[in-house]
Amino acid sequence: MKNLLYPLVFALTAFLFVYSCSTDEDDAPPPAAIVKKYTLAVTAGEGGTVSSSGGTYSQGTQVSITATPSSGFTFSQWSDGSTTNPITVTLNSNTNLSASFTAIINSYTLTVTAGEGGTVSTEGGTYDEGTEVTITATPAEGYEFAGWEGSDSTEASLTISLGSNTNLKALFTELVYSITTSEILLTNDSKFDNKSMYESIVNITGKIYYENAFGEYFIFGPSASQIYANVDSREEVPPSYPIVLKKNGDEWELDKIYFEAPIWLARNFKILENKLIIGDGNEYGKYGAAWESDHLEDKFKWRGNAYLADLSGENLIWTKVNNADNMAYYHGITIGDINGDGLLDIGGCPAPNIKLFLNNGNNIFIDKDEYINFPQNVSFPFSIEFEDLDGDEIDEIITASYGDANNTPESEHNSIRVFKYNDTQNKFSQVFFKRFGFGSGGKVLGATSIKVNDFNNDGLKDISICREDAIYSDSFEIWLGKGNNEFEPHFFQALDEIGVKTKEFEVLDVNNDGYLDIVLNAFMGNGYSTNEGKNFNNIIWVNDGTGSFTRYSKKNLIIDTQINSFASYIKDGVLNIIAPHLTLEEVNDGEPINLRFKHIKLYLK
Ligand SMILES: [Ca+2]
Ligand SMILES: [Ca+2]
Ligand SMILES: [Ca+2]
Ligand SMILES: [Ca+2]
Repeated sequence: MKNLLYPLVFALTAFLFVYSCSTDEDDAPPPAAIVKKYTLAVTAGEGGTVSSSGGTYSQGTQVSITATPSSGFTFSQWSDGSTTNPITVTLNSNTNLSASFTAIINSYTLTVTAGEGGTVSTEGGTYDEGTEVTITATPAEGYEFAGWEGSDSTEASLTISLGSNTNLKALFTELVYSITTSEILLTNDSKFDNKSMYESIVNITGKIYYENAFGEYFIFGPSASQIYANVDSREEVPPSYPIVLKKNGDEWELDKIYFEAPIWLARNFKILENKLIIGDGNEYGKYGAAWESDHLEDKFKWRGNAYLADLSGENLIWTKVNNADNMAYYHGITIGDINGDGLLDIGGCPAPNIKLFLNNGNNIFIDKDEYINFPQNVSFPFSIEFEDLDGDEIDEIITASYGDANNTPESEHNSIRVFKYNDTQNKFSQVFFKRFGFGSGGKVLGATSIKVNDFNNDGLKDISICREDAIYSDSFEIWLGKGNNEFEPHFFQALDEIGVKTKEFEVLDVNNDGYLDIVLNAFMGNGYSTNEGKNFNNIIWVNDGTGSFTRYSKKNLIIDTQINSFASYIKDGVLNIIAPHLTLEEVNDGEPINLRFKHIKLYLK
């Protein structure tokens, strides 16, 4: 049976095969070409979407895809580097495509301006959103920062993060004055009597400001007179010494006390070419006006020394001008070159006569009082100045007499004198003499300070004088130069009506108008003290350009501050007043003195 089945199965299979082959070849259409398929995958990076995520496409299919940025973004590019959008992709391979987007950064404009009276650190500019910008407002001298227009900040330095266009304006307000107070501990190692130290600090006279390459300095000129008023001789009084403060930032600190320059009372002083001259104007003596009394022993008791300080270094270098044989009473003292040899000579007065010290080089000074023939029948001047009045580079000697109790305006005692060097005689001779043109008969008008400046800017030097009068009135006056060493009285101001007591003064241009003004060194408590404070209007006298003066009145300068006395100077166009505040009750022997030292800036226009 098995052998029979094989042929049968074979035959049947063969038949089916032949049949099927004959069907293909004869009845079906020809087969299509084979089509390849590819995959496209499209993705979107952060910040947007794509119109299709792709799919499977036949080879050659063109697919268009759009990248759409979200808000705050912009389409950047496709991953194949194309920046075309929409992009058309022709599928010839499996393709991955990604759209990238970029966050949009806004930029804003910052505009920064400064109002009158200051500057800003930047004018602004265009910045990306969120940029932090720091702006600092800096007030000019005499102004203070007052806030921002465009910001609520009260800080002068402001950091802002930009989220919109921004306008900022720094606002400034004009200052009338500013005060800085320094606390200075003065210790003296018991070398310095504390009461004399107190007197040096509070007394009005001989206060000196100077500046050199090492900084700004202030000297309390020595003064021991008031505490020890009723003594017979200077030997009964401990002397005082120059106390020097130095500016450190906005504050002052003790620099040094110079024990090599003992003085009982420094009154006038003068700085010229980095040299400072101060002399002793102490008034110790039994018989009052000892410089002209018959009590010769008192004449000696009144005398002190003159000291020259070199201001050019970090420390003062002191030279004693005179020796023990030629001590004098120096209410007035000055420095200049009176013989044209280029060396600075020194003059003082009033007792025992006009003192002249010629500089012999190397700070050796030769007493040459005999160079000047001052009239011996009149009261001696309390004030003296050396100044080249006629342009020959040799200083003339200018004096203003003190006067006496019998003065009349006609008296020889009341006079201005100019002495000119005569090199054939090797002497000074008087070339100008004029009696006081001011005041009324009978008044004692003692000239206590004299300075020479050009007050009306006519190229001719003029004379300013302060006078003391214990009975009637302190005053100051101007004599205008007329050329040929001559002067005419021009302006007189009595100070009794405003109560100011003064003996010394400074010549400064307080309001920057090019004309020199006068700042009186008023006494403590007189005329410039009010219930409201210190009245600085009363001590500042403004030149109208002709050499006439009016009390400063453009701003109210009554300042609520406690000071004893002051010195004034101009720095960077601003009137600076530096002043101590100390009471005698605060001074105990042997204990350090805690001095409050005020620095007042007056912004005058
Ligand atoms: Ca000389
Ligand atoms: Ca001259
Ligand atoms: Ca003049
Ligand atoms: Ca002026």
